[in-house]
Amino acid sequence: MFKEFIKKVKQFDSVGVFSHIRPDGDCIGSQVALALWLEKNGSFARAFNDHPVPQNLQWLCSYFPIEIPDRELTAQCDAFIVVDGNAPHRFGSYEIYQQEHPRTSFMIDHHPDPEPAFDLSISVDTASSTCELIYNLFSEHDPDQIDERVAKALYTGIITDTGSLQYNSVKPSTMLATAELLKRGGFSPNEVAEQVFSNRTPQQLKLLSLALNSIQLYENNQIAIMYVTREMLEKTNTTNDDCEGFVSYPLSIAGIKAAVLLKDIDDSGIKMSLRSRSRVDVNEWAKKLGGGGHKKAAGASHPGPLKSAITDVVRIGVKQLKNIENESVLP
Ligand SMILES: [Mn+2]
Repeated sequence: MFKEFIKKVKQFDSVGVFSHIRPDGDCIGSQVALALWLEKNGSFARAFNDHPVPQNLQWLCSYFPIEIPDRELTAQCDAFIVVDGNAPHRFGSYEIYQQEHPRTSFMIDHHPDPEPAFDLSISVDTASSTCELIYNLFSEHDPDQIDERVAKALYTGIITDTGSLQYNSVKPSTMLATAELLKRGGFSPNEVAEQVFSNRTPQQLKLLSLALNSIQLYENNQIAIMYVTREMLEKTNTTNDDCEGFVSYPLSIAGIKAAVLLKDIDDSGIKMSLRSRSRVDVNEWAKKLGGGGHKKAAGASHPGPLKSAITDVVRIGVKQLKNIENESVLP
């Protein structure tokens, strides 16, 4: 899968690696592991993101720094690799630097419907995570280059993108990859999980409690809606980052087929995270609102106000549920 990628990337002395804006564990894990791979193989690497690294992932930056890109830093790179996203606009200022000074661009990602905007794309929408793909890069090229830092970075991305190996995207190959990473990295699953998941603040739990109180169920308790407002953040002294993982709570209600978290926290409209644990395809659902993502996890936005965003998102979801029900009664 990576033969051509390896050959072509090795032609560049200096490579900048971008991940999508508002980075998650798969972004940071992929960037750190890929930048280390580049350096192990004779290239100079830099890793960029417009936004700050979430607090629970900052320990990964001691393995390889993630910098806020600027003209000077990006000018040092003669090629770019983007990870965990498949359209230039997902990478923020990357788009501007490419417009000003186009250079060879590579993409490694697992989201559906990639844009043909890159010179070479490794796009596998059945992969659990971009980190699983980067694990494949190492194992195809030289598995002995997987050291503790690489292993922990890739392991972090796999577990954060799969709900700790619970999602439908997890295949036997995903489990084999994580086992190999544990073995080569010489660490226990608990060591990484502690840093990534057990770091909530009391303020976050207060915010969670308000958000849990907002849960409303629709269509015979098959769709759950949860929201976070600016007032809730102010009351608990929290920010957008503190909502990370909240949507998994309404999704865990027995019988729920899909859940949506709506965030009404700034003047740029309502941000929605859609999750499914059924045949409901939230990528299709989000597309109807101008967003997108995966079948089981997607995002969209709405001009607001909150009440009409809820009405619209529920209406589209109910319609899809009905279509699925009708399909299943066909002979
Ligand atoms: Mn991902």
